[in-house]
Amino acid sequence: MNKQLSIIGVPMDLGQNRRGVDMGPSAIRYAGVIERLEQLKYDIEDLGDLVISRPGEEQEKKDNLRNLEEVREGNIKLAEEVDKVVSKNRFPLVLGGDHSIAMGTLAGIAKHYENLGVIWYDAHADLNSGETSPSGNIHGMPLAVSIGIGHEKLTGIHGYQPKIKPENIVIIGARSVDEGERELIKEKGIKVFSMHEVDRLGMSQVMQDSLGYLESRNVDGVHLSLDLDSLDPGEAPGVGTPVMGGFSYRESHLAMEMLNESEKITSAEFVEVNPILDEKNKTATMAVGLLGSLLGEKLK
Ligand code: EXY
Ligand code: MN
Ligand code: MN
Ligand code: MN
Repeated sequence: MNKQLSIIGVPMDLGQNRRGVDMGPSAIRYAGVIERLEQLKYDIEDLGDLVISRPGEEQEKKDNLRNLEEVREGNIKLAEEVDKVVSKNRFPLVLGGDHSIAMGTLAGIAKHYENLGVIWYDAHADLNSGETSPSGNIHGMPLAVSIGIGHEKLTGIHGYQPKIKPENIVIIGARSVDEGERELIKEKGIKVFSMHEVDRLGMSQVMQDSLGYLESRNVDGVHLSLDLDSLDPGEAPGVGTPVMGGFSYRESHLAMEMLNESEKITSAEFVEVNPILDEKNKTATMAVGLLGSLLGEKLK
């Protein structure tokens, strides 16, 4: 694991319509992320939080894309920051914010790789576009945008597209997938370990298979995009789009430990923590616990 790590907070809540997820970076900081990573002997550069401009008057939702301009603008800034971090050979750790920020994170990272792999740890597939989305919320679209599907104001962020190949993606934990997303998964042959498979195989096998799959694709880096709504809302209630039947903290902890042992992860983002909907900052505390395991915390 690259011990030079840069943290970028992204107080973005415009990719969906429940306020509060913009406080995610503060909640994760309050839960002690810096101290935790310092204990693991990381050289940390904290770049603070980006400034995300608020929309003025309530806007008309054009093309079924809520807050398109502001979401685009925030992601352009994020892509530039992340790009600089990777250029300095540092590990980018992005703290959200809603999941629309994955568009900017991936835009900044992927240009440094020939064949980037992505692990999408989420209750959702985030493969909608304005045409298929039931909500018009861009946080349900970043994975589609990153493979070049969606509005050009989003797919073109940071000046190139697509950012990643559909066959280099593994989605883990999906249990709420819309019709249009299902079709795209089939059409593009995207690898998905739904909750059904995780229950049948167990997390250990799923992680082993996921890493084996990415290795067979000859990826030259792996980005982890972890949406806290992958966890069961009984344990992690501080998220905007909870879906029952999620992961336990314990099995996610195992997943993170296995990713650490693989030494394959080259960047990460933790998103969708909403402290307003949380109980005593529990969800942010879990995010920090999972990050600790991902970055090498061990008992022995
Ligand atoms: N699939 C639904 C939609 O597109 O509106 C819900 C998306 C929730 C996305 C969350 C962040 O992962
Ligand atoms: Mn998501
Ligand atoms: Mn989700
Ligand atoms: Mn553990």
